[in-house]
Amino acid sequence: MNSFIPTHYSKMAKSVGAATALLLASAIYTSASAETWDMPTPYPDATFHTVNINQFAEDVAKATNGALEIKVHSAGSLFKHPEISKAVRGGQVPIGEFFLSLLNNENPAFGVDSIPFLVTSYDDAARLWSAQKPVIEKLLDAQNMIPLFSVPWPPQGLYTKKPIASVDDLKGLKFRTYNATLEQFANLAGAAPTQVEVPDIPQAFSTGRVEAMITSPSTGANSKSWDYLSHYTDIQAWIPKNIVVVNKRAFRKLDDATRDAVLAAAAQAEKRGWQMSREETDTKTAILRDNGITVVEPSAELLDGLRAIGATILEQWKKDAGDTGAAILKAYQQ
Ligand code: PCA
Repeated sequence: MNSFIPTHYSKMAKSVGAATALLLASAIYTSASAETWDMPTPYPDATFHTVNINQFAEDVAKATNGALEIKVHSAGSLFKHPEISKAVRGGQVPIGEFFLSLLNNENPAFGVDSIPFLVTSYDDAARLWSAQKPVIEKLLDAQNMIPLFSVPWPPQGLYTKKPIASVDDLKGLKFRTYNATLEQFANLAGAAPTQVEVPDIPQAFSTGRVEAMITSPSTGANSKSWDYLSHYTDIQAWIPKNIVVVNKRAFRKLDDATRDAVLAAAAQAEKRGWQMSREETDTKTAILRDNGITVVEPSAELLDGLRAIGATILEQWKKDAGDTGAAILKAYQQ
């Protein structure tokens, strides 16, 4: 490479002009010395999580003068969502994003943020993350991964094709789910769960595979839920998070300055992401309304029924999560 660039340079200098050739030569040098990290993420580009991650990638590139370029592959285009954590763990990719509670089946500690009605405000969600984080760090470490930052979705609400006055109204509905806890929730409500990834939501509704879901105002608005649904009941049932993780070996291979730059950009991304999430809640709920979705507060009867389901799920989780779960809840309640 080194021996061939000057030759090229001198040839090009004659034909395209010295300035252009210099630019080309420096571009070649930069890309030869720079490291590129492919980063799979599950959600489409318009999702605020993806916007935040693109900003993170830009910040890293800037802080390292282009020495580390993070190339984001959104919407499950490089790895399907359920494969992303395995890909980072196995080192097929150095970095990736996924829905944290998807790892609930490996250890219930990953799923504490998806228990209905345990946490329903951002302040409580932040306290829960502080309680959960040290446990998650250890579990991920055993899988060769390091958490970089975690950002919550807006509070989760109920999307249907009719008004929902009580849990009884959910019986028999084909229900779109995104993790094992939501599947358990649908089963307890007498609904029929089907796992569907975000990019596939519009098609799953239009083909009749599903007819109701629980998700954020963000995902409901970005998926144009008004095309196939009519009611949004603002139950604010839980505040689940995404996480960005890096493969331990890939991270250790970076020099100190680059590693520091990644950590600094990650800290900024976490802070920025939580703020973006808070702002999303109102702006995206307004978009639902503006597009004809009937946005309603839940009845007391519906809330009572949903809370009872939440209590059952929490009891089961406590059993499954054992001492680790008890430690998280204790730290959260302090
Ligand atoms: N959107 C993602 C996860 C939670 C959310 O609000 C989804 O629906 O899969």
